[in-house]
Amino acid sequence: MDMKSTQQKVVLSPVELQRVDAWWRAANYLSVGQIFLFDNPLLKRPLALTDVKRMLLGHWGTTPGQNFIYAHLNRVIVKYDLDMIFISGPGHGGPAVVANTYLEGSYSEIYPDISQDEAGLQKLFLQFSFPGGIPSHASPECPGSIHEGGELGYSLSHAFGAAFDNPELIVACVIGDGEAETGPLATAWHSNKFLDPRGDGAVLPILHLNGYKIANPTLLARIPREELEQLLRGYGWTPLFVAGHEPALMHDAMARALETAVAQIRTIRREARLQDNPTRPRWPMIVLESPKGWTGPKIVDGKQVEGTFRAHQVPLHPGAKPGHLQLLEDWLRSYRPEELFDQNGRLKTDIADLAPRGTRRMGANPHANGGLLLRDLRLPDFRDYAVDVPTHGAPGAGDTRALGPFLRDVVALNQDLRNFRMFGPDETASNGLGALFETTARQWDAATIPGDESLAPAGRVIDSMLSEHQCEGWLEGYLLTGRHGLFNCYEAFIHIIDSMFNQHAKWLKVTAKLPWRREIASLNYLLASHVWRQDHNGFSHQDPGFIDHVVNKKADVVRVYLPPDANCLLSVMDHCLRSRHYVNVVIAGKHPAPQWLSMPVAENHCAAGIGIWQWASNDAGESPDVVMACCGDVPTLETLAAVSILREYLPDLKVRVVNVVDLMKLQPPSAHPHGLSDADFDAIFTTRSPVIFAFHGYPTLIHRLTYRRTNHANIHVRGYQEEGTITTPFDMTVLNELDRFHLAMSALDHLPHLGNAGMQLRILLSERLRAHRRYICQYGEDMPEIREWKWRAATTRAGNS
Ligand SMILES: Cc1ncc(C[n+]2csc(CCOP(=O)(O)OP(=O)(O)O)c2C)c(N)n1
Repeated sequence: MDMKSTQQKVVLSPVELQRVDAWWRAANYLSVGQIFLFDNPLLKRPLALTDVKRMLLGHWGTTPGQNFIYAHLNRVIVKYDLDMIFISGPGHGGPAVVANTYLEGSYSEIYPDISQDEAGLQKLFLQFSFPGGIPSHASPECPGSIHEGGELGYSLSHAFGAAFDNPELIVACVIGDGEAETGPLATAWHSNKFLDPRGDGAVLPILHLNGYKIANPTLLARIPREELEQLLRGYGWTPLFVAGHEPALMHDAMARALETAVAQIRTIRREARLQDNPTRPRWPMIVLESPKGWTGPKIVDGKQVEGTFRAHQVPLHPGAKPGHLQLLEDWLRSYRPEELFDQNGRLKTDIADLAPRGTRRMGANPHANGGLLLRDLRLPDFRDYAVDVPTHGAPGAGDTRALGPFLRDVVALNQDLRNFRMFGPDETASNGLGALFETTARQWDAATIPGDESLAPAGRVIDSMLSEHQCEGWLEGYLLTGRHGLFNCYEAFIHIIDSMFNQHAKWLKVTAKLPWRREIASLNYLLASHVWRQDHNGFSHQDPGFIDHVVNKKADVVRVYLPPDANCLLSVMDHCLRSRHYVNVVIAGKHPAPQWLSMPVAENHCAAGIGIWQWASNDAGESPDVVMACCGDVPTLETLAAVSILREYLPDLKVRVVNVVDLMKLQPPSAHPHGLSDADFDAIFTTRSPVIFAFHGYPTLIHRLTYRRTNHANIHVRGYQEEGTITTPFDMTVLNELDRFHLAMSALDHLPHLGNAGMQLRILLSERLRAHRRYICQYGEDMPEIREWKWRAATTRAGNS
């Protein structure tokens, strides 16, 4: 394909030019109508103040540019029968996506009430940014959207996530030039190094260079064109520039750019696939330089609006400013609605013909309603990967290391379906999941040199970019388009995507209530390399606070699991990979650690989510003197060690051991669907015995989850207290008073009736803590009694619950 000659051709016939311009005017008219009009949708009578909404909300500035893009994409979709979806990076331009999906008919198919006639138009306008109506953004309610765009920065990574494993798909992604300044977007340009042109789809970024943000110019608009071009080329793209403001010229320029882009994409695909050539191509992209608030009011109250930041939101206020009503009417009439809609308010047929048909319409493309395409994962039987646990406390090689082979086989079983991917910021091997590379590679389309490991143009793992933002964005895009995946990350650094998690959780909450939006696979996090075992890294890598952040979200959406050992981790992960429409957070260790439960027991324990470990307790049939509760692998180990001390030195003491896998069990059922009833909670935690609760994360969270429970005043939680450094594993627990000695002391503190026996043990425990300090300072490792500790009642078989 001679790309140069394509660029020279005039591509729009007069009829096409007229049609695409009319569509654009119609979309602009509908956008202005949505922001302003309460009534009189077709301007059949002069505009009155009563026709205008009282509260004017929304964003005009970005909207006409997005309408322009959508109209032109429609043309090429039809011409080349393209499978395309639209991602609105500046999703605050909600009027644009709503207007276009309405014009193409997909909106009314989903919301028949918003019909394609005058009555429907009136409702369309009224509902926008109106109580009981729809939000002002490209919200989940909007067909064709997989991206809200309210929080800027994620469009391009979502687009790539959608493109992976969708070889025929083109994801058109509008990127705001302000959005392009955000960290996540700025790194997302590199995503092109992870796309395999043979098996993945294409992303067509359209940088919307309208020059301004809310109140400032954008950087990319204020550097020389040459510098911008070099920047984008430096990221490996071929930028095609479309610049100007005169509609007819801009239509032709945009049509030409799109012809070129589509031709390049088709050529790249053809060559890559025919020749099985995975070499990284230079994908095309478009830079659309057009005025902010294009076609809107030029000057308002003596100030330039079109082409400035003043066009960002609502440029007119008819209720408050004299003269604005007339400006609004002139503006609306400038689109010549009578040429666009018939007397009944229906888009004229020759204009409507611009729209693709059926599921080729971007508002009806099933990729943008991923649940429609979702197929169950084929999962091997997780029991086949069980770790042998002949006795409670048998040594384990590292819990995530036991999970690795299971995930490896999930990859293998779904290889031909191409619907499962693992993402991570350079940590898959470090997190103990190296077994994956026995069956797959890291997908990487940049150069390789001898000595590289597990890099290939196609692979199920994408973990070669050190960007938590990209991993999250890619995975979200992948899930939203109907596939499955898992994000493995260091616990401390998952905080980097706190805000992205927020947005995804909000999306899940809203879409769960939209019957036409089908459920998608859950977003699964595996947080290995957790707070308690940062032997190499120390304080900077110690932060278990993501859990606190996650539980702020709607209970219907979030789940948090802390499996105490490998068999529990396998059972939990199997459950998470089967689940739908949740965010599952799984926290597990990768270091050698004792194993507690045989697989059948682990499975039951995980299904219950919480349970009394009878084999570690000695309160059978009686009310315990103390409940020793634990949640997390390290807290479980320390709790069992504390229990063995208590039972050895105070054999008459009745100790109950409770382990929590599913953190949400602690909440009342009114707060979370997993919550234990008060009766069940009381049966486990008693209504009066002291509870010493060893928790993986910050202690306040346990209080927050249990504060309504009868025995809350007796629940004493130990967890991470923000004490950390490079030290021995056991010392980490000592620094935070989560170690066995402190836990046992805490129990004694709440058992005053033990009198002298308790006091004697307390002295001994204090002495062990001093011995610990002396030893680690002398030898640089934990005391043998810690390193070699074994569960004392080791005669109990792990098959016993
Ligand atoms: C992460 C984030 N920071 C700040 C904002 C507030 N905000 C909303 S729109 C906007 C300007 C966006 O500019 P641009 O991406 O160029 O979009 P456009 O000019 O097309 O509206 C800002 C800063 C936001 N939505 N998201």
